[in-house]
Amino acid sequence: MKITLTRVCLREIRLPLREPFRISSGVTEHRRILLLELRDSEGAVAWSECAAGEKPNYSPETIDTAWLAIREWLAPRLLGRELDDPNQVFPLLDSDIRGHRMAKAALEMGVWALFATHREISLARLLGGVHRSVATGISLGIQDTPEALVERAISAQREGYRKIKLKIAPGADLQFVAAVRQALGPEALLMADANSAYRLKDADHLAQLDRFGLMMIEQPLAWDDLVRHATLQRRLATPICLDESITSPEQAEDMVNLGSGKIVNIKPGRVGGLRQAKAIHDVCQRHGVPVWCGGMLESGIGRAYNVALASLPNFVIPGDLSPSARYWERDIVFPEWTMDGEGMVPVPWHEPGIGVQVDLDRVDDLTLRSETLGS
Ligand code: OSB
Ligand code: MG
Repeated sequence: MKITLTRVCLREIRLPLREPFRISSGVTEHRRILLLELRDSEGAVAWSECAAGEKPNYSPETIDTAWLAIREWLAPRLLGRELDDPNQVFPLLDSDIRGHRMAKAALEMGVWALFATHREISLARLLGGVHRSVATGISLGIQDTPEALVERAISAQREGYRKIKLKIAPGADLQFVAAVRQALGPEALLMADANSAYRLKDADHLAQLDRFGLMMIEQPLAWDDLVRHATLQRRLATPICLDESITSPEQAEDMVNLGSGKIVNIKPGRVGGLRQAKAIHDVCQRHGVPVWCGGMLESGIGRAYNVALASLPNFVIPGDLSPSARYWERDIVFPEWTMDGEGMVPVPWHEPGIGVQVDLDRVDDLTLRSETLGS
């Protein structure tokens, strides 16, 4: 089966979060989200989402750089070209175009969904998924006080989340983690994410987290570092999990060889799409490194791709795949994403494509700008 992409429509929507989400490098109160609507020569349509944020405080990309990259360099490579396998897309987009992985991913993932739609199977099955539901954790933003964080952690535990991740930063770390550990008890699956807020000179300070029995500490050092993380890992009992630093299967291999971390958070948006995400999954699986699927506060569209990816076998740690209601008053898909009382999110298995419908009226209402490429 072959697919020819004829049109890509870019849209920016604005979606307010239920509550501000603070990480060490900045705060988000409402999401500006870049959505793509891909159409092929048979008239099939797939929606995808770009993981980039409004500011370059997680990666160098933003929704504005992604818009430019897609319009100027990436979409022109795909429009009108016959494709017979979604695995062709990443190499096509990556050759002689450096970086812009989130922009590449938005297009690439949409093409995967088009193939799934044409083959009348779910994206999870097209990817080779095995899990019919995925275990889910929650990522709690930095709060003003340990008490405020404890309150949120307790409700999360009650709701059934299988892992609780605390965002940390210098000044909001030891006391906050201690308070949550104390409140939730020794068995609770807890971890911390620093989003690159520390330096190697903070190693002794970070080693004080060891006494809280965290599952892992995510990305303590610089967003593009592997070497210093390896030094830090040798000084910590807590496993390091890398997020920002792993942008390709080669980086994952380097992590293993250098000892920079023991766990990987895979986000398809960060790494250039589903082919790359699967390749990282495979490298980790070969080396006995467990992985989990992270999130970027996606709408229900981006979430569909994350959930499908998390159905692959080596996703053995609960992901940041919270249900729609954790983020939004109302999502832009139906059905909305839900989680049961055991912290499991069902993987759409029988519906062709991404498994959720886009609420077109709502997307129209939320649209701030749009642009159509192709015919
Ligand atoms: O580092 O994982 C991160 C959100 C925005 C930017 C970076 C990160 C996050 C999260 C949110 O932790 C996870 C989610 O989508 O629930
Ligand atoms: Mg992270």
